[in-house]
Amino acid sequence: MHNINPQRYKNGDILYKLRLNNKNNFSIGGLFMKRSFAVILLTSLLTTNIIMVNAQTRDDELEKSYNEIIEFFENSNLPVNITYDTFEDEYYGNAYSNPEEYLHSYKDLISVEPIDEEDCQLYSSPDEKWYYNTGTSLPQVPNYSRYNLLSTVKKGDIIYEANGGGGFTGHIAIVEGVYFNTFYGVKYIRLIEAIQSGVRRSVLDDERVADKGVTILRTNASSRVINKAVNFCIKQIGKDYAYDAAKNTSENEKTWYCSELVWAAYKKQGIDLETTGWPNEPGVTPRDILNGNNTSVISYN
Ligand SMILES: [Ca+2]
Ligand SMILES: [Ca+2]
Repeated sequence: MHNINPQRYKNGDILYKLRLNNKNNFSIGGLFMKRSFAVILLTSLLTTNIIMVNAQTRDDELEKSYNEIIEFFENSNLPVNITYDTFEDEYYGNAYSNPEEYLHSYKDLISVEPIDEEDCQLYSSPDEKWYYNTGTSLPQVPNYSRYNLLSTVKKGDIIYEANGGGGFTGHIAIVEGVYFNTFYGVKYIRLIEAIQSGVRRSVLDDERVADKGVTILRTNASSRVINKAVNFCIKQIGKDYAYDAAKNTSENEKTWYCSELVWAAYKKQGIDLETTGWPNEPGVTPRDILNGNNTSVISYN
């Protein structure tokens, strides 16, 4: 046994050699191990190299995509403020197969055709319509003759609009509540929403429903939770708008985009409005909320 030729050793022999309590054999075993180790080391170095080269290529592609998307939004005059870190986190946090696909998901955010060419205000500034940024007053009497909104819509409801504002497709607002205006002596539905001018109070009425292609979504949250979600949004009124593709839930967040604000308000209360399915767009988009599992669609006439 002690004279076994080391050349004949195979991988499985190592343990056997180590068991022999003999200095000479152990060193023979040691030689053998070094050789295997070298092979393993070489193989793993090569593999690591391939992985590193792949990762490098992907990072380069990702950075190229990032630059492209920023330029794309800037050329479209859209208020974006996406950091590379957010861009990278979203890529690795979701099931995108490559940076190219990821890039397209950003471009899709502004590429859907308006649902009604005539009425649609898709590319107009959200602040041009009377129902935007009204504060707590009413610039005119809202119309509720057609859709029965006053008896349908409730505090905390999530308003999805297929025709978004300021160039983005889709928009999300939250219902602050149904209020009474003493000047006109009428009830009206007030929203809180992040639009281009910032986080604002606005009005929902039939005209807006017709302009924007509204879907009403509702969670099954208790009124206590709904109050907290709405209060979260009230505290954000006055802050600036920016599409940062991020998902922030802090009350100290400096800028909001429409769906991020409403998502955060509910997420803080343990209700996640974002879809877990596919497609899942960068950040939390209006369509991510429309496709979410934690709301149901409320029908109106
Ligand atoms: Ca934000
Ligand atoms: Ca998303």
